[in-house]
Amino acid sequence: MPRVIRVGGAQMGPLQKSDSRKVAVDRMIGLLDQARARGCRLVVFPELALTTFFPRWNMDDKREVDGCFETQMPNAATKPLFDRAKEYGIAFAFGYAEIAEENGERHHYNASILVDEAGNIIGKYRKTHLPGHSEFDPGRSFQHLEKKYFEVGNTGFRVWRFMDGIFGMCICNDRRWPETYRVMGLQGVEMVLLGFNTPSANSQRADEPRELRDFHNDLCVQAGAYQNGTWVVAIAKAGVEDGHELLGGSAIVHPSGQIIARTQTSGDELIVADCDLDDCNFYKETIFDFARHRRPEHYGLITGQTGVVRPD
Ligand code: ING
Repeated sequence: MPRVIRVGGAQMGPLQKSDSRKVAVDRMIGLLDQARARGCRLVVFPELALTTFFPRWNMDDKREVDGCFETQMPNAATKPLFDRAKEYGIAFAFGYAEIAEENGERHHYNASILVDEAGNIIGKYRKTHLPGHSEFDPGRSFQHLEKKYFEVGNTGFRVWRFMDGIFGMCICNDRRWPETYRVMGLQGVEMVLLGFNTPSANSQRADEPRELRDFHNDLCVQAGAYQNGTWVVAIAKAGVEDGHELLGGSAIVHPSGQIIARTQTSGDELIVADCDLDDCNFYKETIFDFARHRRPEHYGLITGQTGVVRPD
């Protein structure tokens, strides 16, 4: 019995700094309505889907910063989204900035959640690889202050059994690191759900062609899918936010590494694909049969060392 899931990738266009949560949620519900009409069972939204990509701004006012975060989920702003998805019986994943109370302390994470068809949050992931910098950098054409506003996630790369498959999540920059997929691959992941907000320009290399960033965007998710025999659903928030452009290029990637669906615009756009989780099996049972082929005794540097140590 093939395990086919019709998946919707709900790319979102830009959210301006002045846009309310209601603006974002209304658009997410619109995409959910489209997904329902096309028979989707699972919908994936972008990273930081409720706000503009605020790490581009240098903010020192605590209230201003915390105003970009959610302290509860669902909450008054997102309940309409949860309600509509439950009404449709559609599972979904989306990213948001999370304030979590842990051991009496407040922590700030770049998070994503997986919500099942009944509206239950069954999975949470907090971004591990935080790109950018922690202090205002006058040398950059724009800021990327994820290390200022977020702590490194404390969930690690987990997977969840759901919809007759094994699902994992990561967020944006995580997709550029092979360890992300491999840790989930070693848990048998069959579909990785990820959102991203990727500037279309390099703040440190003005002459970097946009085509190269598009190429890197595809390269990461195609390699991650193929090398771990998993589907990857990579969904952007795209377009121009307060004068700063974010890449589109949302994609649904087959375990072969082939992109089988891709957005064509930089706005709100739904892509749909029928994903047979059994398509993972050939790769997991042959070329990437980890148990037969991997040699961890030679991989010690990967976890035993952080940066590069060159020979004398
Ligand atoms: N954004 C970017 C990303 O990893 C980036 C940051 C862009 C890093 C290009 C390196 C090169 O797609 C987020 N939010 O991680």
